[in-house]
This record gives sequence, structure tokens and C-alpha cells, in this order.
Amino acid sequence: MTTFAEIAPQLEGQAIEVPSWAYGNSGTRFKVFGTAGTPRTVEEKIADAATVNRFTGLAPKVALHIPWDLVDDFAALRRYAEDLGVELGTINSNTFQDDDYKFGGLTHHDPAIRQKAIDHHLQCLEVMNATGSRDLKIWLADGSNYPGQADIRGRQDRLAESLQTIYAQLSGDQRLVLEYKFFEPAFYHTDVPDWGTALAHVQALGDNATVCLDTGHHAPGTNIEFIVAQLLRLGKLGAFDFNSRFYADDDLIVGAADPFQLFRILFEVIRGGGYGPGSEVAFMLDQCHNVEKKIPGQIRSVLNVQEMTARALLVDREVLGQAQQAGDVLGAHEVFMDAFYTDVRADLAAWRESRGLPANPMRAYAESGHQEQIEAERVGGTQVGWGA
Ligand code: PSV
Ligand code: MN
Repeated sequence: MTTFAEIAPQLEGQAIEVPSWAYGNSGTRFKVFGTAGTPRTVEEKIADAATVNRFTGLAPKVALHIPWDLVDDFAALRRYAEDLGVELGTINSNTFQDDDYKFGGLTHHDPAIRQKAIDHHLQCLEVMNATGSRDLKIWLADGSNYPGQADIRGRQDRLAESLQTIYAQLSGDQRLVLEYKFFEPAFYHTDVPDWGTALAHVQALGDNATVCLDTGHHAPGTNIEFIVAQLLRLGKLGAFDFNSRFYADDDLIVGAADPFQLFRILFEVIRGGGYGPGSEVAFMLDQCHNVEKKIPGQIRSVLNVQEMTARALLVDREVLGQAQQAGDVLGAHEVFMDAFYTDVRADLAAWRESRGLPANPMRAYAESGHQEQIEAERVGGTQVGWGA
């Protein structure tokens, strides 16, 4: 069995990108609860992301959502973030909150609205030029609710054309990352419902277009790790949006609902070369903290990813391979499960301490007084929230 000491060097440099929107208020269509200490500005969201990084050493980047995080001076925002020890990461576009987009954006039958959606993405590219971000992540709410409502085929053709126009404007090492989701807000058909559709579009675009896999965007029972293996094999896994779910796109803390699934996914990531210094996969979170405090919610999340990464690294792949070759079904399964059942928490605590980080970041944050401080300081103004 592989030991923690053997895999420890591979934990070095693990980087998880946190979403700015996780620090704002969020909820369901029934209610958005306010939480004391919630940021009022983009800067306060970034400060919270920097706090998560300070306590964990795991979150050196923060992803932005446009227009939620629009500011006048992105170069200044970049400096602000860097002074706090974090970088601005993926830029997420948003064509789902404007009245014009009721029947879609990049797929819309009206060329004027389609152009508006394209222009929004070009604006996102300008933001990326100022922030130094590599990835433009596109998720579309486009789809229809009733059979016959829309020309499904025509919408695919228009989508391909719109994406082409945006892709042509990428510069340097910038990438277009296309995210799929099988339903919601549209309930009959969705224009990018699955990894196959996303792959078809990014393959048509070229080398700098890849797929984003949001773990909450699949039908129950889907074998997500298979999709990970396939996309990595094809060199087309660009990013993760990690979260966890019991039912639909619940956006709960990654690893909370099904730690074993997270382990299986990370095993395939490692197996497929998606982890480590040479990897170009962005490990992002896409979560909402509706009832729990947000900064500790994010700290818990990045720690869950770290813990399952360590366990997945512990799989003895040589012994596993031998068992597989020998047709030893249960032997192979046991090698896999041994790693999953290994409790790495004490080893990780010692490892963190050896790097000047708190052994237990959750406890250290709770005892730091930081939460009480922001709750006392952030009074007045308007708390930022999902959709604002
Ligand atoms: C859509 O459900 C999604 O996963 C996309 O990534 C959006 O940008 C994000 O959620 C908004 O929270
Ligand atoms: Mn997502």
C-alpha cells in the first residue's frame, strides 16, 4: 500500500479556484436569506476568497462572474487581489438574467439578441485582457419548455456560429470553456445538455476550446468519472465546477453528499494526467452557501477536495494494474477501496503545520475572530447576492 509520505510531495501546489459568488447571499426560488458579514462589494468578495487561501493555502485564484462582478477598473481590481495574495481566475459569462434572453442568447432566433449575447462575451474577453485570466467559461440557460416551441436543430447551427465568432477573438493562451447542463432553467430541451454536445462544439472550434464539467449537471446515476476519463483521453477536459448534490443542481459543498463519488472522480483525474504541475485543468468550485456561513463553507470545500485527492493518490496503481491484468476482480476492487477508506486527516494536519498553515483550518478560522470582525464591520450598504 502506498504511504502518505510517498504521496505528500504531490499535494504541493494543489490549487482550487473559488467562485466570487459563493461569498454573496444565495438561495432557492423560494427565498434568499441574508447572512451577517456578507460582502457588499466585489472587493469584499475577493477579500473573503483571500481569507480562504490564507487559512488553507489551497485557493490562490478567484473566479469572477460578469456582470455580477463588473468594476470600472479591472487592472486596479487585479492589483487589489494580488496585494491580498490571490489572482483573478476564470471569467464566467452571464446571458441568463436579462429580459432579452427569455428565449435564449447565443442560440436566439433574433439576430439582434444573438449579437447582444456575442457582444457580452467579447466584453468578457476585454475583462480577461485586463485581469490576465486564461479562461472564458460559458454556460447557457438556452433551451425550451415545450415540444414544438423551438427549432432545436436551428439553435445548434446558430450556437456553432456564435461560438465561432467569440472563439475567433481569443488571444494568446486564452481558452473558451463550454459548460453543459441537462436541464434548468429550461425543462424540455437544453441547447448544451451533455458532454457529447459540448465536445462536438469545442472540437469544431479548435485547440483552445475545452469542456467544463460541473458535477451537479448530470442525471442521477450518471457515471461522472467515466466522462472525466473520456474527456481527459481526448485532451478536452478544461475545467471542473465542483459541488455536490442529492437531487438536482443542488450546489452544496463538494464531497458532502457523496465523498466516494468525489474520490472516484479524482482517481480518474490523476489516472488521466489531469492533476499536477503539467495539467491545464482548472479545479473550480461552483457552490452556494444558502444556510451555512460562507467563508467556512468554502474552507470546508477546498479541504474536502484536498482530502479526497490525497486518498485518490494513495491508490497503488501498480498493484491495481496487476490485479486487473490477472482478472482478479475482488483484489482490484480491494486495492481501490483500501485507499478510499484510509483516513488521511491526521497526516494532512501534520503536513499543513510543516508548511506554516493551521493544522485544522476550520478550527483556526472559528477561533481567529475573523467572522465576528466582518460581521461587526460590514454593516450598512447592500449585501451582494446571487443575481446582483
Ligand atoms: C449553472 O447552473 C451554473 O452551474 C453555471 O456555472 C453558472 O455560471 C453558475 O451555475 C451560476 O451559479
Ligand atoms: Mn457551474
